[in-house]
Amino acid sequence: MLKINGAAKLSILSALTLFFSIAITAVPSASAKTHYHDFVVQATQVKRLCKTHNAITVNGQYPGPTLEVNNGDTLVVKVVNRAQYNVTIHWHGVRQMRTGWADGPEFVTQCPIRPGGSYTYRFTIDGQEGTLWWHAHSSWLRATVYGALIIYPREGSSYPFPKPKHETPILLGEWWDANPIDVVREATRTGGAPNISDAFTINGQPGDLYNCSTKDTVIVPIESGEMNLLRVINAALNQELFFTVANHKLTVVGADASYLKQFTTSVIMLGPGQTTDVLITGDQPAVRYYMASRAYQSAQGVPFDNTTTTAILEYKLAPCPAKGRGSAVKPLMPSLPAFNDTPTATAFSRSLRSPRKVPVPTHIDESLFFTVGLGLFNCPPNFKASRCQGPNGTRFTASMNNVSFVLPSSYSILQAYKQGISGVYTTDFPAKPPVQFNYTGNVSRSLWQPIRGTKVYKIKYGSRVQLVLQGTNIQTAENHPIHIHGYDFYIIAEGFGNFNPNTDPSKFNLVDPPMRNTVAVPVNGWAVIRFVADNPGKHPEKCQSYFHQLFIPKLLTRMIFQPAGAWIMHCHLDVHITWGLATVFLVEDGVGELQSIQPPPADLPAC
Ligand SMILES: [Cu+2]
Repeated sequence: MLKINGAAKLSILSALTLFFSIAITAVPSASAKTHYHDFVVQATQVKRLCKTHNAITVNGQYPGPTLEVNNGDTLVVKVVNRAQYNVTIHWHGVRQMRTGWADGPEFVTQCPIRPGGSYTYRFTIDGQEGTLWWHAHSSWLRATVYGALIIYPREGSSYPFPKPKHETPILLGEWWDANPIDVVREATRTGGAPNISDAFTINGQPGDLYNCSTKDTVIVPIESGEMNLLRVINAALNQELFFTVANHKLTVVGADASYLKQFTTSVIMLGPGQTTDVLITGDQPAVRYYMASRAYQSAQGVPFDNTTTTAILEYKLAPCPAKGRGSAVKPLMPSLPAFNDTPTATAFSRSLRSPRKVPVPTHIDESLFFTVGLGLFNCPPNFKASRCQGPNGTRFTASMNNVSFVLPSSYSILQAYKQGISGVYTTDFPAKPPVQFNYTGNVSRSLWQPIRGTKVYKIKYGSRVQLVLQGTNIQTAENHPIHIHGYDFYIIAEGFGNFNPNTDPSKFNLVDPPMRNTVAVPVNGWAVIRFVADNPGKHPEKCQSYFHQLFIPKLLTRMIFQPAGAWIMHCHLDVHITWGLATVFLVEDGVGELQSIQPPPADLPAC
């Protein structure tokens, strides 16, 4: 019997892939469109909670414009920076196959767009359907610089559920009654925790439970018998959120632009960066109902914004006196889980399943174990006490595998990598913690202080990666929403306490785990994710064999390549990324042009 080893198999596949890709590129899909947009980043007067602020917006809109595309389309977005801050835009969840220069995180894939500068992001969305979003990826600008990115099914195909009559993006945001850039700068100066926010928002509005807000509360109309697809996005900076609608069931159909096995729930939980698509049906008496969102706060003894944002689900036939904003008849208020209701958050995340069997990699080339958590730096000798306002005269920090990530400033990591510039980063990010300890127990103080560095982890083209993300109990245990750029991954298991390599693999779901771009690592617990390098196509459930993918022409366009480049992985709580809870996967190019990143665009900003 002919036996082909793994490497040979890979190279044969690479060659075949190359051949067929040339065929595909030569005949682009007739229906795929290119969408052109101008994003002008500018200071805009925005009044919330009785006070007007000069908020940074895109095109004067808060939240910013909603982008709508079909799977397979190309986006060309020219970003012009008319604000006083550096800015970049990240297209959260977009795979960026070969277009890593368009990913957006500052000093990782590009230098920031300086005030007065501009940069055009060009990329194609291929194999992803559902809800993503875009946001600034520079300092805390994403507090107001964000918007929805809606990906409809490929032209000619349809949803794997009945077509809803209406679709409504629900962007959950976080508002400071202050300039958020000042808030983070102050925290960076003092070393203490940043001020908590003053409101959460739905589509930019806090809603009826806040001062000076009632007249602008968002109203979502619904008709009896109609179905509405709510595309819920957690765009908050620092808070995991529960979301619910009074008296209405939510049928979950997708998350992070991947479809899910449908299930019904009364409440969903989203970490910052995550999206969830839910169907609601107008099957209740024709009156008005609040949809509401408030914190899931897993860290104990830490101040947080405990306010509740609301919008109104309003039946078109609701009696007139009860209609409109500020009406005397209040909408029905749902009950929300307690702030620390970890069992509800866990029950929700464990309900997510891919629609059918998916090709989870079973042979692993890179087995990684990263701790994620906080830390404290001792006060440096040359610092005044006013700069060490963390617990007991320390400064807050955060780390992965004891490395607190520092962004470079002279070149982006991708630029340094592709142009061979040395001294920008090192490739010694450890595959496992330098010291093993009882991660979720009472951690010795000697292990609370990480080292600082721009350390990246290099991955070979075609690697099959398993990554255990292990939360730590250093300073405060907390649920960390870990986001990887450039990839979707399967979440094959999660649990509490320390991951046990002997017993926990028996809990791995290698059949129908959900595919996401952001995993909420349970508080004082762990999550295991897997992603494939050589076949990361988003429609593996449609066809799992290379043979079929190669010989069924319709599927050819779904042959997607390893997105070579520099991909940041970070906690999506901005306070934690500020403190260094991040690292970068440096993925080498594969064989030939089509397995390599494109050349940098001519207008790529310089540092
Ligand atoms: Cu975090």
